[in-house]
Amino acid sequence: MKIDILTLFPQMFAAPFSFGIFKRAIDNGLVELNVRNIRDFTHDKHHTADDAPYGGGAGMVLKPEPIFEAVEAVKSDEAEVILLTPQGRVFNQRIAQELAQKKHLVFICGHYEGEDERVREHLATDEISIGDYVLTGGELPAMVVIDAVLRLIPGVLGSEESAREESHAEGLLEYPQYTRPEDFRGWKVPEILLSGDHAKIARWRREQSLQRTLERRPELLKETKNKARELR
Ligand code: 4GO
Repeated sequence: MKIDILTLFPQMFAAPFSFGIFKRAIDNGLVELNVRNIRDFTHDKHHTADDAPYGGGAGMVLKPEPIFEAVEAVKSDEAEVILLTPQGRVFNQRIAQELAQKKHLVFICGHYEGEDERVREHLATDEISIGDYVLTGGELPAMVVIDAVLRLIPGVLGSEESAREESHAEGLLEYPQYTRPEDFRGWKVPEILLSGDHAKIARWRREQSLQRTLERRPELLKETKNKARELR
């Protein structure tokens, strides 16, 4: 997969992709990741990327020209051009799976009061929000989306990591996990996990997942009526 990130703050992306699983994915050629400074696509002496809003009001708005030029410089026929914005569709595991199928993702990270509306209308092919809150820029949301997507690409996680069933992978919260010691400050690991009866353990975990989802996130179960039925 190819990923292009367009931002006014490229340095922000140094850390997350320089370590661990994502560094390995990049080094192994599973992912090609490029970070580009939107300011490099300005042409005036002061490299102006923003301007005052028409109609007045506080703050600055990102100008359309450098963003259009930046996208045009990296774009391919298969590119999905994703604008990170509180107005976008709210990100979840299903959207992560959908994006993990794509060949090329381009992320536009806005700043200040946002970007000229024509970016949304005529450049972005998708708009994503990571939740109902406002941040100072689209950089952190882009990192969140990229993290969730990359770990779904075959080979990015080791086989051991990817084999694990986990929260949201099938619309359920995860079952509780324990490791040594068996007794920690008097708090004991559930007996069943020490039993060695793998069928029983699998059933217990499934129940825990369902119960937890019902208690904490009942709306997740509504999407999958079969799972709700399993609880009865
Ligand atoms: C995205 C972008 C929040 C999100 C953003 C989000 N805040 N909830 N801020 O995914 C325009 C200027 C958008 C800063 C950006």
